Amino acid sequence: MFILTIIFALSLQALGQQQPCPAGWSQFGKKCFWYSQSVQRTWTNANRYCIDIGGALAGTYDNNDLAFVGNLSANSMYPVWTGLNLKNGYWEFIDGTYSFGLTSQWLSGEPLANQGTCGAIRTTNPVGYFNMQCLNVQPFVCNQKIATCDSANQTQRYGVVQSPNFPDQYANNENCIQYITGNQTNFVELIFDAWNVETPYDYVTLYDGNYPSGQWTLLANLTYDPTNITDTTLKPSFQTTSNVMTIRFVTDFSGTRSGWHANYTLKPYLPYVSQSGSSGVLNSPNYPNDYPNDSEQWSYINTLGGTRIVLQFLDFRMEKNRDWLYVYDGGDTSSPLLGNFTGFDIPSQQLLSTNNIMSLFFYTDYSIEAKGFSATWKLM
Ligand SMILES: [Ca+2]
Ligand SMILES: [Ca+2]
Repeated sequence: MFILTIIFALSLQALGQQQPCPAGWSQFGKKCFWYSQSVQRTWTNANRYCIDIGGALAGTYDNNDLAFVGNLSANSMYPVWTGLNLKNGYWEFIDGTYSFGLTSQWLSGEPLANQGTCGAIRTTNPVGYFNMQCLNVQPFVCNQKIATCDSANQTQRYGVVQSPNFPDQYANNENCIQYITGNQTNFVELIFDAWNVETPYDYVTLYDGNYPSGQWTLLANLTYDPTNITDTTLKPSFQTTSNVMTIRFVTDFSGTRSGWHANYTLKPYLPYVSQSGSSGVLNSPNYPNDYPNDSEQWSYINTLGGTRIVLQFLDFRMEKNRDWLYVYDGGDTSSPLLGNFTGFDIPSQQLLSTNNIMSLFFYTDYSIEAKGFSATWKLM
């Protein structure tokens, strides 16, 4: 049974489920608490110590928190610092814990004017606060949020994925896995629109497929801001080839930020079209019926070396300024653009390549379909 328990715990860790608190910290409610025992500091240095190990001096939201902190530090022969301090005339906790109701946490007759601007707990009965001079050196209690990130699986056509608590601070020690799963004819596209992560200590890894238990390949290790790309070798959007994307978010023991936010779309997978020879016809998907939404498709014309290709449209109906066809003088988006087309007018001009390769990129947005395009090509 003991061995089984260990195996179970290890497999949970492998699946990306984390312990809510780091080793040595005690969970109470949605927070982890740590008592310094023999480590003693002034109030300010105690808070620095807490920050270094991943938290802040503790807040006691209510009497249950107070009783827990008192119990945790019950063996202390000294008063115990928490994050309570007098700031701009108000007693508040340095970790931002809401302090309404604190009147019931003061010991009788406390706080006393001129007795000090930092709050400490007396841990013997009755447990409660009194104010002291902040330069006293004594034990303290730190706290931090529990790691809350559960595994999730999204299957809607569109959706949002984000770090836990976004746009509030994520927690330390997160190891969370989210899946986006489409049907067998889909691929997944993910575009980040917010990124505030303590890289490289905290990071997002994207996998094409089911990580870690199924088939997967590494898609991206995000140690850079994907919303602010100046290096053109990096990608602002991420696409799978399979119908599943796995998003793993890992944070270390200290230093949290507001996190990240991204939008995903499940898109129909349209295999690329490739034509060669001396002439042909290229159509949009389903032509002459309406093309699908959220679509992307490449078509390539690849003829004998030394030849040139001339393309002529026969039909063209695409939602104006939303759905587009790009024609390139070459094999990819780095090639010169021969033209980009949208709307309901059939382009009258012939498009002529300078070499033996021409490519067409067809793109549609999330709504409103139309008949699409039909074009013939031949050698010049
Ligand atoms: Ca961190
Ligand atoms: Ca459209």
